[in-house]
Amino acid sequence: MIIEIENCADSLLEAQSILFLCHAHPDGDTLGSATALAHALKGLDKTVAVMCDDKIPQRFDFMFVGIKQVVDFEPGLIVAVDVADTSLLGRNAQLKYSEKIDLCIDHHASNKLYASAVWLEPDSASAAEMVYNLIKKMELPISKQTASCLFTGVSTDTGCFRFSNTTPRTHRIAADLIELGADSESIIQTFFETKSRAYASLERMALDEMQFYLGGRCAIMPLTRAMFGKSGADDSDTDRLANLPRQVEGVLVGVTLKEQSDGAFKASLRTHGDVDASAICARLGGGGHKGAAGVTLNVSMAQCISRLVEEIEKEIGE
Ligand SMILES: [Mn+2]
Repeated sequence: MIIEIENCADSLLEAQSILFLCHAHPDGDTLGSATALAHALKGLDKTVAVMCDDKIPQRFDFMFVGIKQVVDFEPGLIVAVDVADTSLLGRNAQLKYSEKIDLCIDHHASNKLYASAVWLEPDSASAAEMVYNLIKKMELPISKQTASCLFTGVSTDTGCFRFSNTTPRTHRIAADLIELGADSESIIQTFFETKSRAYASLERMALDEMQFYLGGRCAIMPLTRAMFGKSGADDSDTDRLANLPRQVEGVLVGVTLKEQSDGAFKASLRTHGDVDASAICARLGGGGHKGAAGVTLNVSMAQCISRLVEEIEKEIGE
């Protein structure tokens, strides 16, 4: 059932104990949105926890100060935040909770509507924008820490306010969050200006292997297990790499192809202008947003590239 923000607020306010679920391979939006709700509702003496199937990278630690990550209670309400499909929850959480999700708060147009109730805003640049409005709707205070959680979601899902999903509302919410005490400077420093030596090394190798197709309108950059091994980088901080191929002049569709531990390849697409990344990925079995989408293909890298280029050509023409 599709619901509106008012129904969503009522469900959260009525529940006594709430479990928030994030997607695996967590990002600033899923973690920032879930922890912000947990902080806000904890103030009403509710029992809350935030769960993610994957290890949470250290740069997100500030969000979890005061938040339980162990589910040692029977949750009265199970809420998925920024999760388009139960398969994205990760294996353990999927097995345990996929049939039991009461509420889903999401901004992916590709949402599979798996929860009993779904509040969906595909025009929202981040789930964090929705959660900001939701906390206001519930008339709950937003602490500095909560503001920082939300600012992280708002800024990371828009590539620091650069992607085409960024709207005047995005900037207004960001401004409100800064007024509320969000540590915008340090968040931007951490998430956009800092890279580990291992990450810098991986980035260099990946750029070296980037190839161009369709007269330079498509760039594909492989990220192989060998590159991860050699650089010492781990999967957790590679999201930003997905933006690099599209930065090259003339490229309309930038793709990173990340080799998975089982040999499959996860393609992340970033597009410019009117090119619909989610339409390209949907035809191959994936999904996402217009400007950023993904799909996992269980074929060799060469086959992966030829199938992607074929679908991309259909989208952008010859
Ligand atoms: Mn998101």
